[in-house]
Amino acid sequence: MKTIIEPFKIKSVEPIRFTTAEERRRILHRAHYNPFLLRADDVMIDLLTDSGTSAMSAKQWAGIMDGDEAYAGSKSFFRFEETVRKLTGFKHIIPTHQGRAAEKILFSIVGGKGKFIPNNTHFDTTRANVEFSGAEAVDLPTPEGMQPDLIADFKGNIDLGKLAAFIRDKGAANIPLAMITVTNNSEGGQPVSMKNIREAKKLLARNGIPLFLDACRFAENAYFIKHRERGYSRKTVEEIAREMFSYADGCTMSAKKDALVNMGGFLAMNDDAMALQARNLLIVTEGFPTYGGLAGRDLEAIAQGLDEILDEHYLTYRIRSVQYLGEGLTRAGVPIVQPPGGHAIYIDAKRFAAHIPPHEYPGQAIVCELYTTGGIRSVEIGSVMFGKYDPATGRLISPPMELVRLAIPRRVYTQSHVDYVVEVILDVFARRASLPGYAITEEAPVLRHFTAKFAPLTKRTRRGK
Ligand code: P61
Repeated sequence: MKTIIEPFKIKSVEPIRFTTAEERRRILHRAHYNPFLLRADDVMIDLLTDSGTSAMSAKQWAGIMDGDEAYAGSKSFFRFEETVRKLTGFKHIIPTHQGRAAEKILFSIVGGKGKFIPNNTHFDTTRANVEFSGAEAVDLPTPEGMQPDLIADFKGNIDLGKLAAFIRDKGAANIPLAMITVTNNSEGGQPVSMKNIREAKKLLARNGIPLFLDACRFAENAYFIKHRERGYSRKTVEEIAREMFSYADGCTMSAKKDALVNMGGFLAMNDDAMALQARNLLIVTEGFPTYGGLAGRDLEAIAQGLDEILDEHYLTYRIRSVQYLGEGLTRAGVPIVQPPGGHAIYIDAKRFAAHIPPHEYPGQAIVCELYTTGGIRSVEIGSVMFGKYDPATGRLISPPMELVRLAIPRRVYTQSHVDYVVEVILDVFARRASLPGYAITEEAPVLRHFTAKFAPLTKRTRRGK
């Protein structure tokens, strides 16, 4: 059969609160045109993030009841440890409350002034934790990863030529580890090939530099390898995932993505001395090594989620439903980052709202209009999130791309929800020439996108600028 069905039945549902466009206009005005300031109850389809928003299975909920809350040596920890070890092969498995807590511990150990951490593309929390330690976070994406409409299989790869030159330039002694983020979130959820991971490992090993994976979306990445890379079509996603981890010396993981839970994460590694340091830090900031900032029930749910994520019926449905959204938009000419990634569709706002210059935030204009038109919450990834002011002139320096991310929570929305999202976007696309630009009226000095306040520009306010 051609139709790919959701590989689950729905046992428990959460009602969507319907609002009218008129109500949403008032709500958005009250939220200062920033989707992070909306109440989730005022949102009809929430595509802000795929992180921590998964629907858990009946077995995960059963695991929640079965969780062992002993302070030390909980049976839930041993189930979690065994599952993660079987999947990753790493010797030391250290639970943390989420991905950034694992990053904080890792870079507190290996970071510091004068050190450099290369990555295909650092996610913003990884970059923040590297920089907080005093080290420098360096992105080494391939040129094809930077072209939104280029269709290629593994646009998430790390650039091996740039990595070799980087090691020569900075010196291996100043690079305590390198990372590869799978899939590459900041570049559109694009996958990394096995060949790329293997060759990066070889190059790093020759220089005595350990490789860590940022493994949040490892299963989606493994699924792409199975379907796109020669020699992998007959392997199971689990075998492919194990091979990916076999080239690494450790990983950080936000379990809020591919472990299908609402909270959790871990840090894993082979090195005994590093693990000892990590556990000592864990006790100070997270908790005892057999719970690390999580309840026993959370560990149980992660272990179960890691089994379920490897189900290929699930992954086929998952990747296909993101592609389905991408195809609905592409067919009508809506410009998106191609090909669709694993967890999200990214609208190319520069082309969608070509009349709005970057300093008037074209992505924010689309985000606001998607909300008022259809109650859809999305997020700007462009000049609002990454724009910096030139200290000399005060002018906004924009990043290369202006995007709007539509991240798809796992197992939450059905095909008719996705059809609705397509319909709303096409409606906005048809009226795109009338979308106003926006001005920021209030902002924080760092990570301004979370709290900034905006106002739409009218003809009069634009002239006044
Ligand atoms: C997301 F706007 N991602 O994509 P934690 N590595 C990678 C991630 O994607 C990631 C983390 C590490 C989020 C949540 C998010 O400013 C933001 O468990 C590849 O969230 O600590 C998280 O994992 C960190 C969205 C995080 C943001 C920070 O939506």
